Amino acid sequence: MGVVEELAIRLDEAQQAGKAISQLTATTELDVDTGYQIQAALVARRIQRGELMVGLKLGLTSQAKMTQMGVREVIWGRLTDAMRIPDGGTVEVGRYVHPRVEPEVAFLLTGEPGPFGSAVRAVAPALELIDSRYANFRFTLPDVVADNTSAAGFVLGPWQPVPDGLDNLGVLLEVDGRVVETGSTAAILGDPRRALAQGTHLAARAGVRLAAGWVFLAGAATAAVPLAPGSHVRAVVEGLGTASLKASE
Ligand code: 0L1
Ligand code: MG
Repeated sequence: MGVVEELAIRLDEAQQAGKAISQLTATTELDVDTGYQIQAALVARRIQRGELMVGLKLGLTSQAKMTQMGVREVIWGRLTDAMRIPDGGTVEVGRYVHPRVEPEVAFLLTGEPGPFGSAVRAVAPALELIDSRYANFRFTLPDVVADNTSAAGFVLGPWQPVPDGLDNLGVLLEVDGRVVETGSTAAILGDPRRALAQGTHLAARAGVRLAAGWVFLAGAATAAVPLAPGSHVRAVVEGLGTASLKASE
């Protein structure tokens, strides 16, 4: 077995067990391209188990996260149907290592090219559940790329027609009815449609075509917050509505 497959298995088992592992780069020298090969092998294992590819996500789309990681490029990951959480649904915190939630904007794709890389059928408020499989949520760039950019789950609010402007909509993240983070869609690369254009380009470079009916998670509009058992989390995006989840033990 090659090193890519071996490291993909390590991440896959950590995700299935909800147990943290050490960074891959602690023992193996990796570059970002190899990180993407590991990510592809990791998600291929999930597909072999019967999961379906349903979209892509961008990560590190805010200046704050890029500065934190010391990078100037966004990263992308893969979404499968098993990661979808119904709007208002419940997730078991114990299944994850140390889950966090962040408010996002999602696009529903037509599968055709469009002015922002891919044509869009609808847009929705969304929550992304991120969960690094690495201890203490600490990683290098190749590590987090290999770990499917910390993707763990996503909630989509009701799909809406695409409004004229998406570049400065107010965003709130509420926990138990209290606002814990405020932001704007401007934090998503200045405009979530710019995230879509970059994601389309990066996916094409990797030979991945964004198919009709796929979801594109454009990125976080605020910092992520830890998901505590018993809490109720809601993302509110101005003019688009809400997406929410509940957390059980
Ligand atoms: O969706 C994201 O922006 C997460 C990217 C990976 C870094 C992290 O886990 O915070
Ligand atoms: Mg995200």
